[in-house]
Amino acid sequence: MVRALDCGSSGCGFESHRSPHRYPVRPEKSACMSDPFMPMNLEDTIVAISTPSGEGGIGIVRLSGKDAIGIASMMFSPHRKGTPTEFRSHTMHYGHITDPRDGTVIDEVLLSVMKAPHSYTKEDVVEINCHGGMIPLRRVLELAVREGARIAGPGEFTFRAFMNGRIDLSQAEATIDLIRAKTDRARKLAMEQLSGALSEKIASARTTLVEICAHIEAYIDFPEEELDLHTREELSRSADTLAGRLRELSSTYEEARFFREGLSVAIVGRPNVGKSSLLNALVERERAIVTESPGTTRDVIEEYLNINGLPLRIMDTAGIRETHDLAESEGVRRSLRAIDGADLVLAVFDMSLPLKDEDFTVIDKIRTRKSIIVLNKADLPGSVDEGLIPEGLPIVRISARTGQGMDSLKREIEGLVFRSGSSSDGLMITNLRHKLALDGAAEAISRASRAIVEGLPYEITAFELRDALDRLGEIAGETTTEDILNRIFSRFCVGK
Ligand SMILES: Nc1nc2c(ncn2[C@@H]2O[C@H](COP(=O)(O)OP(=O)(O)OP(=O)(O)O)[C@@H](O)[C@H]2O)c(=O)[nH]1
Ligand SMILES: [Mg+2]
Repeated sequence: MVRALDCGSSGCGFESHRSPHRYPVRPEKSACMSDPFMPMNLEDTIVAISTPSGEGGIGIVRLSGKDAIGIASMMFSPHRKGTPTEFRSHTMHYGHITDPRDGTVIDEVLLSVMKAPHSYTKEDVVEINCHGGMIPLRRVLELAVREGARIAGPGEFTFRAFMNGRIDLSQAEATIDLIRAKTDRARKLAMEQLSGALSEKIASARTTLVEICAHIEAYIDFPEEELDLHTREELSRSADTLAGRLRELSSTYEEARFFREGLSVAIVGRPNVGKSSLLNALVERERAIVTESPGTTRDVIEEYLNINGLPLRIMDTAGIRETHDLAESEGVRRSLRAIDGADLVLAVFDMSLPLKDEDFTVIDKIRTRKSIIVLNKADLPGSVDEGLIPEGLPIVRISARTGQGMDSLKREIEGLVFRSGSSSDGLMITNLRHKLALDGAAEAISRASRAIVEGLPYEITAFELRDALDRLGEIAGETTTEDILNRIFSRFCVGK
């Protein structure tokens, strides 16, 4: 958790703790499942089915709020003696959910009680493990509503965890990333953020920033004093170092994005060099048609592949050449579009033949793109003049027919993604909102540093530093608008 920071200066006012009152609460409008998320009444008790709809072994109805245990007591008939109000925290009990009006038994359940503040939301929480069918779950949910609970909006349990200070906003976002993780790498990144690694880093940056600010503010408070040159240089240096650290962290976003969303890879080249054969070799099945006549592939063919947890969307494309065939020329147009839209281009050449004009057209198109030169047909005699290939691009020799060099190609693809940078401690930024906040903070700190060096009025420096603090505060949710909260929590599912 980010703690309240005391800047030590009179007029600074940078308390960074979160106040539940900072966000407008709108109790007049109750949320239902189809409502977009909105900061809601935090006083009432909420309920939701927390497991996905459909049939399953278990389905969970979750209650949170000050009446959660009382409501559960109205509905629960334990096998042994006692009621949920008497149960010890973090214990699980076997029994039945029964309609208190007429004694109808609705389901056979296991009920657990987690008392405030040691729960997901820091409120009293009851989880009822029902049989995993929609009818028993709905009946239990309806009963809880009848006994006084309100149906939770999307992400409302997590919103309460945030508002009650158990997690900060970046951790709340990590929760949804974890639920949506498509690969093990994405899971690890989300777990790291959920454990507070990013929050700690931001908190430490804020502390440094507040220290610099305290210095500056002191000189605003005592205008007769002047910062000496040595102190000015020192302050500016620590501001620059901090801006550098934030930029380094921000630069990990691209790499992390690939792990989260996947990397789109376009296979391009002139006709007949073996692009479709390469696609087939990568996905290890006969996905695309391969023939010995040039111009076989006409449309973009997509496949998905996973290289050590790095998800790839691979596109095989039509061979690039001048053609009067209508379908083929549309195919070529799509190939060029694929080059533009791809994160990475595999430019394939037939290494058993000299380069042709069409190959140079391809080289021209990929010059400005992140690419790997793939020299295919290494199993055949003859050799391409590699001197004609522009320098600086990685070259891999393969045979899509025999599989030779395929491992090197995969390593090269992975390496190219990794090379784009990760921060020194391995922490990565996975969220565009965080990246923009970091960039904004780094810019403001650099402006502050320049203002210090140039001897501009201290108020200007203080203004920039305050701006940077606000930007960093957005990440943990300390200076976040209701609008942004709405956007973040509306991505959640109901029941989380
Ligand atoms: N010897 C050898 N032949 C290959 C290799 N890769 C592909 N070929 C052959 O080259 C010919 C063209 O292969 P494709 O994979 O269809 O080539 P392409 O680049 O997709 O061609 P278009 O779709 O027409 O643009 C086929 O006869 C393949 O069997 C290889 O590594 N070695
Ligand atoms: Mg093809």
